[in-house]
Amino acid sequence: LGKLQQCKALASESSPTIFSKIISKEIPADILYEDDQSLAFKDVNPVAPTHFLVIPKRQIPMLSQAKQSDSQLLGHLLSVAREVADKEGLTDGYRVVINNGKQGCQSVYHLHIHVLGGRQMTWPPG
Ligand code: DGP
Repeated sequence: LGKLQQCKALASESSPTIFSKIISKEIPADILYEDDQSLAFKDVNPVAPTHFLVIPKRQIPMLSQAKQSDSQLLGHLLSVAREVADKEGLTDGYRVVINNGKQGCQSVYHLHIHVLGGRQMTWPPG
């Protein structure tokens, strides 16, 4: 087992995050997919051979702050996750994770879906 990640809550739960700068291309990222509502890019700190994030371009800080009116967008993000997982060749399965808030171990307060693949996962997660 690798080194376990420490989970800390950030103070900035509503201000723009580093992901806003990735969306605006102010800072580089390895982008795998983009459309008018969403962006998928490789995680800078991968915990699996394939590890990418799918984010909405509009900043929703966390899943628990999404509204009923965000349902279409949330569904779209899952569709993008599936499409990119397919493109990345994850034919033997993969894991989809949303960390929400402090106990969910969220560190960047711009909603994101983790897609992890390329190795056997275990259950339960830590
Ligand atoms: P979470 O703990 O669920 O909030 O995950 C945040 C993820 O974002 C974490 O796996 C590392 C990744 N990340 C943080 N900063 C950057 C960045 O500047 N670029 C990229 N590509 N990923 C980042």
